[in-house]
Amino acid sequence: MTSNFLKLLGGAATTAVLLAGTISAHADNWKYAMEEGLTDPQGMYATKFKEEIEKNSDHTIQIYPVGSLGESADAMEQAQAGLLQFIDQSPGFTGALIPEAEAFLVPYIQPTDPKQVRKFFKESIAINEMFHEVYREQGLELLSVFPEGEQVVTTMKEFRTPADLEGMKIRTMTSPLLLETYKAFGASPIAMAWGELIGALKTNMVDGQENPTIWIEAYGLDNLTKVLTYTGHGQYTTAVMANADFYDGLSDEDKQLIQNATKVAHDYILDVAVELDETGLNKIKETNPDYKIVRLTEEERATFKERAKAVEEAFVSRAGERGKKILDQMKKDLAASQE
Ligand code: 6CS
Repeated sequence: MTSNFLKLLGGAATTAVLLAGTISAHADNWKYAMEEGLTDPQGMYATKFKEEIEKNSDHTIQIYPVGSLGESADAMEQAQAGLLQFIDQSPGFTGALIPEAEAFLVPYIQPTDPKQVRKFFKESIAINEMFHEVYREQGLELLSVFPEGEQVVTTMKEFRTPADLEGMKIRTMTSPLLLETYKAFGASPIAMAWGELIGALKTNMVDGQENPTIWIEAYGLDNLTKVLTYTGHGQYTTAVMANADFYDGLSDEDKQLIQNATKVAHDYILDVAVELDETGLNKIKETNPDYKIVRLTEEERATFKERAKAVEEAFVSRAGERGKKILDQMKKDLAASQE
């Protein structure tokens, strides 16, 4: 009896030691790079994702905010090479690598009304089903796509028509379709990395730029321009991915862990995102009361919508048949979010 009891105890102790060994052997430190700071939307998402992973496993996440690993393009190379396990990169920078991702940049394809934004990002078939294989082909497992607020344009002078934009040098992110957009809108676009924008505005190398209000206020872009214009043409969208080889090599348990953390972080950021526009605008009004805010009327927007048709054509010629299918689906998703 005693010897049996000891054997049993010995067995249990061995199992406990083995189990502890197994857990610590799999306690990895995963690297996560993003294009923003910890208090910006991408940082809020990343922090929530990290909390969930660390709460439910022995793994840890190391977040690398904007600037710590170079510009967006540098971080993407590191993620594709497997030096980083996770990356948040926005379609505004992914376009040269993944032309289909520029569907998020085609003007007047996404909702700007906060009530519709949540539904669109949660239920869109294009986003939740069609993009997966597109990112996979670049060695990336797409985890989340989420909004950061309506794209608004800040300039030195007021504009209401494409003719008013003539000669204005507008900075865009580096995806080629953004150059097509601002050309179609009548301006002279210049693509550049985030790290160059503030210097370019200060030295008048550019006369304006587009971004959501929350980002404009956080980085003082309103103080470097005179007018902020709501054109209604887009939503700043971003995407979180894992290196596909890393993801495929994980145990089923760890894959589930990542999917669960993704869901929690996505739900959280969608709740936050619908308030970002208002929060950003209110802060701008408070800290910069003389700043001019313009909302183009429906009639004024109609001219820009007309010009956007050329951008859609440019998108299809770059992204091909599959890109067109994605875009058509996004239009249906937009209509569904407005029902
Ligand atoms: O304009 C940009 O380059 C930046 N805009 C936002 C909202 N996030 C990161 C990005 O680099």
